[in-house]
Amino acid sequence: MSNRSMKRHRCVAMALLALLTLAAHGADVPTDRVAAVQVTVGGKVTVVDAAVLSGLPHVEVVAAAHDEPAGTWRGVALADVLQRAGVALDKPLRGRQLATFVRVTASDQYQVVFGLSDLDPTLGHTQVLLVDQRDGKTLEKDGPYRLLVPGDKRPARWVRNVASIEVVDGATTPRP
Ligand SMILES: Nc1nc2c(c(=O)[nH]1)N[C@H]1C(S)=C(S)[C@@H](COP(=O)(O)O)O[C@H]1N2
Ligand SMILES: [Mo]
Repeated sequence: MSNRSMKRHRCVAMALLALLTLAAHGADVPTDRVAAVQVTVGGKVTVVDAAVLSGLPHVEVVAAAHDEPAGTWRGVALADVLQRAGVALDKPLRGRQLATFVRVTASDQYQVVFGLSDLDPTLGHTQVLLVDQRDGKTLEKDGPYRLLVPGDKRPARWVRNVASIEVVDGATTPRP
């Protein structure tokens, strides 16, 4: 093999290695049960675990998925989790913030988005909870954390095994 073609081969090999490394780390979503939820807001990651959640106000709601018997779910408002991670939901959202969305990813890659304004108490005021207990017990295969959207007509946004939550600026127009 000529010197030049050896160099080219090495170059291709390096590029492949870089691609593989990216593929391995790019998704950044654990594939198994997770003990904590990664909340990303403007590039800053907050790890939300049992200790963090215990410091937030808990609520209980009675709700049922499909035709199963209703259960008593216990959890914290997603809005409070986001506020803990740096999202200012204590004052009405304005301007560009109205184009922000919240993407929730599960360990099986299932994803759901909400408009941040749907969580704003002065706008959509949709109750979305991050729950960790049902009928006084921790969640087994669906947990440790699951979303609960009691007002939804179908439980499709009741994301099981929540792994990460990202707050994303969805605006495509230039900043004023
Ligand atoms: N992680 C994860 N969560 C999920 C889903 C999924 O495929 N993966 N399916 C959703 C849909 S479409 C429904 S109807 C409900 C079903 O919840 P159940 O199994 O408690 O009835 O879970 C939701 N949460
Ligand atoms: Mo579903």
